Amino acid sequence: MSADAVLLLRPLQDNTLRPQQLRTNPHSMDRRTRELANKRLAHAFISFCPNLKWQRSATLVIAAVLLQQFPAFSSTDDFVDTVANKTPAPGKAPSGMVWVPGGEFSMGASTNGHGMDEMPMASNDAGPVHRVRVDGFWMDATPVTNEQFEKFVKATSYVTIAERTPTKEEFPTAPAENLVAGGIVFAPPDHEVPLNNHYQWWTYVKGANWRHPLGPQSDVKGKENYPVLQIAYPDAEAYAKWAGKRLPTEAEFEFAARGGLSGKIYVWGDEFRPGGKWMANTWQGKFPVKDAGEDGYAGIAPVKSFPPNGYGLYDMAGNIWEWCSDWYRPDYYEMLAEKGGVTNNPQGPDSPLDPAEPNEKKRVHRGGSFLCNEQYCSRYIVGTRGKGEVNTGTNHLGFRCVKSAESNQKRTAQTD
Ligand SMILES: [Ca+2]
Ligand SMILES: [Cu+2]
Repeated sequence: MSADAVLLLRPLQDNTLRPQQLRTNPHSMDRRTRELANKRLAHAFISFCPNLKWQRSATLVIAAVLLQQFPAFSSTDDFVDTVANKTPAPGKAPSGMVWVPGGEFSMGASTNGHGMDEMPMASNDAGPVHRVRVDGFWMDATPVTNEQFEKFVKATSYVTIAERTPTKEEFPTAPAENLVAGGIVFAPPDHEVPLNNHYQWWTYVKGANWRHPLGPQSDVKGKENYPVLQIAYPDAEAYAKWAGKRLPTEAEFEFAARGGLSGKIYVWGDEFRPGGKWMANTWQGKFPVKDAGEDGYAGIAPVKSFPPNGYGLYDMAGNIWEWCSDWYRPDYYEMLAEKGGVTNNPQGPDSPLDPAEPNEKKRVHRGGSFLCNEQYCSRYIVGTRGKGEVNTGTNHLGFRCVKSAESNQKRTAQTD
C-alpha cells in the first residue's frame, strides 16, 4: 500500500512549520544580546537626530523601518509579570495531580517567524502576546501513561479511534483496500531530505495504535511508565470523563507550563541547557534522519525522565505533544488582543479553522515532542502552539488531564 494512498485516510498531524519559517543557526545571537543591541540602536537614532521639529516623526519613520527589518525590536516588552493567585490549594491533591494556582499572565510567544525574531522558528500563530487570567486547577503531574490508560480500557472496554476501521462515509475518496485501522508513525528516511515536505517522514501504518505505537511489531511491554501514544481527541476525552477529570484549555496548559515564570523562552528559563543539563526530551542530530539521543533518549522517554517545572509538572515541554480542549485557529490570539484587557479563562474559538486545511477540524496541541529540534521545529519553546485533526493519533501525541476545584468553578460563574 503506498503511503500516499493511505494518507487519504486520515490527515497528517500538522506539528510542522512552513518551510519559509525555517532558519539555520537560530541561536547565533543570544536573546539578551540582541535586545540590548536593538535598544542601543534605537537610542543611537534618537540622539543622532538634532532637536528639530521633524525629530519625532523622523524617529518614528526610522523605528517603523527598523520594526520591519528587525522584528525583535518590537517584541522585547510584550511580557508582563505573572501574578499568581495567593489562595492555597483547596485541600489534598488528588492522586498524581499537583495544584496550579492560576492567576494573570502573558500568554503566547513573541515571535513572528521572520528574520531576526526573538524565538526563531516559533510559528506565527502564537502571537500577539496577550494578557489572560485562569482560575486555579489540579493538573496531572505527568502525561497519562500506558499503565493508566490500560486501567481505563480494562474498566470500560473502550476502543480507541486508531483501533476502529475507518468507514466509507468518513473517507469517501479513499480506495476500499485502504480502509484499515491504524495510526500515523514517524518513519525517518535513511538519507537527508529537504525539510519542506513532512510526508517524507510520516506514514500511515496499519495496526498502529496505543498498544502498538509504531505498528504491529511494536508493543508497550515494560513501558508502563511511558506516555500513552496514538491517542485521538475523543480517546483523550473519554479517558478524562472516566477519570472524573477533563482536558486542559490551552490557557491552562500554558499557565501551568510557565511554572510561575514570566515570558521565559523555555518552561525552565531562558537557557536551553542551563549548566549543560538537558531539561527536556528533544531531538539532536540531523533531522529527520538520525536521532542522536544526546539527551539520553532517542525517541520517547518514560515520564519524569527530566526535571519538573516550578509547579512540579513533568514533560510540559518535549517528549510528546498533548491535546488541549481549544479548537485551533491561527488568529485566535489576535482576536483576543483586539478585544484588549484581560481575558478570563479563555476556552478557545467557537469553531476550528486552519486555512492550510480548511476542511479539517483541528484542536490545539501543546508542549512539543521528542522530534522537536532547532533545525525544523523548536516548539518546546513555551508559548508556541501545535494543532491536529481530532481523529488523528501519532506516535508523538498523548495527553494529560486537569480537574477544576469546586470553589473555582463558583468563582468563574461570578466573574464577567
Ligand atoms: Ca531525545
Ligand atoms: Cu516540533
